[in-house]
This record gives sequence, structure tokens and C-alpha cells, in this order.
Amino acid sequence: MRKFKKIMAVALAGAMLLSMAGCGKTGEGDKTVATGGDATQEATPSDADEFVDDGDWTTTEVQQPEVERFTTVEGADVMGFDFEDGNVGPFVTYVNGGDYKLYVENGELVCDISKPGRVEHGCQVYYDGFTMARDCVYTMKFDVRCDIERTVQWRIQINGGDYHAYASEYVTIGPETQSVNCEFTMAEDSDPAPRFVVNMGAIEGDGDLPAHKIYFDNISLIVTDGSNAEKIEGAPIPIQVKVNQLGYLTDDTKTVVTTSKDDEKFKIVTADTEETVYVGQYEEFKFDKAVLNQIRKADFSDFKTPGTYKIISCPSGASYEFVIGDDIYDDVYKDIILMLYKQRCGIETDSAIAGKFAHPACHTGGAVVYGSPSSSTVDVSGGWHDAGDYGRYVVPGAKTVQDLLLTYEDFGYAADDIGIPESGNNVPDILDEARFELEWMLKMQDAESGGVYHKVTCDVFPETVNPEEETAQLLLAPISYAATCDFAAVMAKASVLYRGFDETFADTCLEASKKAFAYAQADEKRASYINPDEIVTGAYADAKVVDETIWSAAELYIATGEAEYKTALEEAMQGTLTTGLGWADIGGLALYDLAKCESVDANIRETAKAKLLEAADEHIEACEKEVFGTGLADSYSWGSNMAVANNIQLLLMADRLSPNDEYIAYAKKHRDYIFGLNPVGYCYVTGYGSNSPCHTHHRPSQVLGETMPGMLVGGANAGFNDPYSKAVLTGMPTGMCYVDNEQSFSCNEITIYWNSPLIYGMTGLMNK
Ligand code: 9MR
Ligand code: ZN
Repeated sequence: MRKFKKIMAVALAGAMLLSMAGCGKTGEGDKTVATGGDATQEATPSDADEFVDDGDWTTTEVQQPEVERFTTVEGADVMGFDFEDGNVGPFVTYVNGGDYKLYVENGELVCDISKPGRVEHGCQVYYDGFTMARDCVYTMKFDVRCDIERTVQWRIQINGGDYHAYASEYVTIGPETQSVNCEFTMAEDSDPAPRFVVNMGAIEGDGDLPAHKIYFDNISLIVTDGSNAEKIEGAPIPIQVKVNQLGYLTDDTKTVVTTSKDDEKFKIVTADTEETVYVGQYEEFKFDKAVLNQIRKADFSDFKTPGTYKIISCPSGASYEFVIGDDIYDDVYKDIILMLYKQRCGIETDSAIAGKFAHPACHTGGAVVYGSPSSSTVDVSGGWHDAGDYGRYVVPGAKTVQDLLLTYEDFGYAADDIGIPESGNNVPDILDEARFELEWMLKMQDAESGGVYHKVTCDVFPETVNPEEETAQLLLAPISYAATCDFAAVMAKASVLYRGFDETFADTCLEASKKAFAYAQADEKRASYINPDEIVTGAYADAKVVDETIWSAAELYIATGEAEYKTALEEAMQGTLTTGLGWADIGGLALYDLAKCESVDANIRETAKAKLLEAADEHIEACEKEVFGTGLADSYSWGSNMAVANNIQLLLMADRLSPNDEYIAYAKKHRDYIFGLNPVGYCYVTGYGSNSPCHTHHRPSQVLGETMPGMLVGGANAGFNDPYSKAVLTGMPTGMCYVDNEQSFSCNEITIYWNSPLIYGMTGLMNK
């Protein structure tokens, strides 16, 4: 940790040096001639003729400073553990079908194996927290002994994708201590976050070993010759001049942010000929918590000439290109909706729509009910793959569906030609897409009790394979309170919205909703879902479920007007009301629907409205404190881009309840953030902008070696919830904790419920 900070300091100093190089003294030329025209004006170079400046404007290339991130010191220890302190330290247990306990006894690391499992990594101990440099010579050493004669395998491997080894050996062990001593050269690209593992499962087919213990000591990895070692790159230093890489609508507010305090002026040049068409001045610098730096923004809203440009700041150099025009969002808008089609499970997807990401029917085998004595299976095919894995989870699925239903309901978005197989069927495509998930959700309800299974996945996350290649047994995880309530909520809403299109389907949804609600009402425990030991896929655990109660009662009350639901709602609303729009806190979804519905009791409606508006106003207060204007500096966590998209949703909802231009203005700032005007200068939707994620944690993309377009990635996450981000981002300011690497599942995964609030937001902002 200390070492990394020092390296960061070198990195930042490097970046500063670079930005200062060749820069003449600025100051005198502060005179600004903002000569942007109106929408009808053509871009002419002469616009800026009057501009005089003694600064250096020659750096028109995008600056990506080359900086030292990690260094390899000859002879350095990169790993060294003797277990004398009695702790297992950073060593971690992993099992895949096996079972063992890990502890330290008499200064040795003990793996107490009761069941090796059927694969090599059936039982595995691993350690992360070192680096590997190309062309560096290392020596791996450890002492090992075992109660019985057997073979184990140590590996230093890439920690993701195909998990291939950089170095590995099979070692036959027995009661006598063996000293492993293996020198090797790292022959591949440097890796800032590899993993050391010892596989103790079924090695060479040996899966029937009796219970036994393996003892390790003096585990070390040293650099024996670092003279040819390559520097190890981590996350790149972000570009300094940040813009919305898709661009700006002609009449929109147009903002540029520079993270260099030294930039005082900027000019806009045409992207092709680099002719100056506008000059402007940055505002005074301001400290921004998300980047822990003094940064500046500037407004060039008065420049309205359609075209493709870049901004050049003095002395920091160029921004990425951007467009001024009125169709800049058309393509991305369509793609973020089609992403859901591409995530469809259980059917063969059409290559005319999904292109290279089309897949044969997947996950069609029946699912076994976890814990059931019967081995019979249930058909739960359909629905969308949740994310970069192929799990199908009710809780986030419900959030996604709600966003689509609201997109239709709030904005009358009824296009029937976006190009899904159902296009042209006289039902809005957005409802067709939502129905694909709803039909699956109906299968997730236990017909007898009305309770809803939390999820359907295999017991572990799949390897990096295509969806149809995940063929392990599907399991229906236990019924949960949250899934049952969320199900009841969206089914009730669906019964209202689909009634005009398909009466029978609407009836089915309402009946299913009521049944689920009754199940939930009778559930006194209202416990958070927790994974049984045998299932390690996503938990979507949520200990606070009163918002789920409120949501289900609210939607049923709105759909039926019945007293039973109103009473349950009033009772649940007595506690503290929450206003979240995410999968865990979904209070805001309930409050919004209550606030906007005429037939809802006036007291309930007013309470809901006041609470939601208060949340929107508080959010704006937080935004005002930051230059990037998204109010996230203290809360960049897993899926922070969902928070940004959800806040667009919140602001649009507030605007609908109480129209206010400020809500819209901030919602647009959030949209700018998503498309590149953010601390790291990434356009966070794949396939768009000059610098967008290329290495997403999304199995189909990983298999193909090419990222599927139209996906919103998780974004900056200061929680470092995966080893790669921990290795390369620790010590970074919160808003900069993002890395485009497929191993970083907590920064660079994608999900259906991160796209869905963006769909809502982009639709709502369409004609604003
Ligand atoms: O998006 C989820 C995030 O809010 C949680 O912090 C995280 C850990 O529980 O899980 C995320 O959801 C993942 C899910 O568990 C499995 N599929 C991929 C999801 C996105 O990373
Ligand atoms: Zn599938």
C-alpha cells in the first residue's frame, strides 16, 4: 500500500511534467473572444481570428502520459510467508465440488481436506497481491508435506478468462517434507494482479483420496533476475480534457472539464482540419472530491454550429472528438435497448439482430429445486441473463422490468420498430421486451405456495464460456421475501399496462401478483436471502425489506384499489421511507407510482410526492458541490454508473411531479458523465465514443475477444471488490477507481439493471 502511493506520486508528477512541457507563460492573453454562432451558422476558421495568446497550443494530440506504475526491483521478495504468527494471512480457500478447512498449526499452513472434489481445482488455496513482469526471472519456493502420498499442482496464473498458468508444476508429496524450488521467466505480458494457487482436488484423475492434511511452509516468490523486467502497467492515466464523447445537442448546455488546474483557456477546433472555431476561458479552479484535485470547467453552450470537433486546452492538449448535432444519441439509444434482446436466455437469438453475439438456445434444461428430495425438474427457461454471468435473478429482473414499464407509461414510448422479433406486432417493443422477462418470472413462482424463487443459476459461476456451453445442473435457489414482493409489484403493474393489449395476460399477472403478496404477508421472518453453502452465485442479499413490502402493496393498491392493499401499504409506510431506485432499496419506485396516480388516496400521494422531491433536491445539493456534478464523491461503489443512471431517473421523476428546469439540467449533466465527462474520461457505454470499455467482464464478449456494444459498465468503484482493481487502483481518488479490464468484475461488468435506468433516462430526456 505504502509502496503504491509512492508510485502514484511518481505517476502524477510525471503527468504534471508532461503537461508543463513546452508551455509558455499564460496570463496576458486572458482576453476571451467567444465567437460561437447560432445553429444556422457554419463553422468558419475566421471566427477566432481575433484571438491572441502567448500560450502553447501545439499539443493537439490526446495526451496519454507514459508513466511508471509498478517497478520490479532486482532481488525483491514478491511473496514471503512463514506462518510464524499463527495466521493464514492473505491465503484464501476456494472449493469447486471439494471441501476442506484452512488453518495454521505449529507454524505451518494446513489444508485439512475431507473431500478433494472431481476437478483439479476441487480444493484450492490461493493468494493474490503480487505482480509479474514480462522477462523477469522468478523463483517459486515452498516446503510441503502430506499425510498420504498424492500429487498437487501449484500455478501462478492469470486471474480471469481462461485462468492459464504463467508457471506451474505438478509435485508428488508424502510424509517427508519436500522443497519446491522452481526458477522460471515470465514470458507473457506483465500482469499487475496474477494469482498463486495450489490445486489439491482430483489431480490426474485421482478423485477418491481419503481425508488427509497437506502442510505448507516458507512460501516465497523472489526475483532472481530483474535486469530485463518490463514495467508493469496498471490503469492508464486519464486524459485531462474531458467532454461528452458523443457530443452535445445543438441547444444543450455544453460543458468541458479539465483536471489540470493550469488550463485557463481552451479553443474548439474542427476535428479534421484543426481550424479554430471558438475560444473560451475556464472558470476558476475548484476542489473536486472525486478526483482530489483542483479542476476547472467551462461552458460553451453558445457554440451551436453542427460538426465534429475537439477541444484544445492550454497547456493540457486535446480532448477526444465530439459532435454537435441533434441525432447524436440515436444509435446508442437503440443499442442500449437491443442489449436486453442480446441477453435473452432459453431461446436461439437472431444474428440479424445480435450479430456476432447471437447464440443458440441456452439453459433449456430443467432446474432442480434446491433442497428438494425429488430430483424432478421445473421448466424455468427464458428471461434475460443478468450480467456478465448467466444467472437469472428475480430481484434485479424486477427493477429492470419496472424501468421498461415506466419508460412506456411516463413517456408514451411506443415504438414498434426497434428491430426485435416482436417488432410490428402492434404492441410497443418496450412492452414486448419486458414481457420476455415477465413470462420467465411467472415460471419462477411456486404454483402451490405463491412464493417466488430467488434465482436460477448453477451452483458456481460459469467458466469463461458461451451461454449454451454452461450445461451444469440448474438450481432454483430458495424462495425469498424480496423476490416475492418485487414479483408481486411488477406483476401488478403489468396487469395494468398490458390490459389494453392482452386481457388474458393481464389477468394472469394480477392473479400471480395477489398470490405472491399473500405469501409475503404470511411470512413473518421477512429475512434477507442468503446463499445456501452449495450455491455461490450472486446473492442480491437485502436485509431491509420494508421498501419491498411497500412496493408490492403500492402496486396492488394502484392496480385494484382494494382496501386490503391500502391498509397494508399504510401500515408499511409508517416507518422511515426510503427513496432508492436500485435493486436493494427500491422505495423510490413505489413512492413515484403512488405520487403520480390520481386514484391514490390524497394523503398517501402527497407523502410520497414530498419524500421523492426531497430526495431529488438533496441530490442536487450534493451535485452542486462537485465539478462533474453527479454528487457521488463519497459513494463510488459497485455499479456507481447505476447510481448515476438512477439519479437521472430520480430527477426526471421529480420533474414530472413538479416541473423544474433545474432537474432537467442536472439530469443532462449526468448523461454527459455517462458518455465521457467524468474523472476517467471513459464513455461508459461500450461501442460508443472514442474511449469506451473494450475488455468488459461479460462472458460472450470475453470468449469472442470483442466487447458487445450498447452495455453500460459498472464504473468507478472505490470498494475494490475484485483483486485486479485492488491491485491497480488502491490509493486513487474515488471517482478515478475504474479500470477497463475483464478481470475487474466490480468495475467492468455489465448488467440489465444498469442499462434499464439509462433507457428510462435517455427516453425522458429525448425531447427536453
Ligand atoms: O450489482 C451488484 C452489486 O450492487 C453488489 O454489490 C454485488 C455484490 O453482491 O453484486 C452485484 O451484482 C452481481 C451479481 O451478484 C451477479 N451477477 C453480476 C452482478 C453485477 O456484478
Ligand atoms: Zn441462457
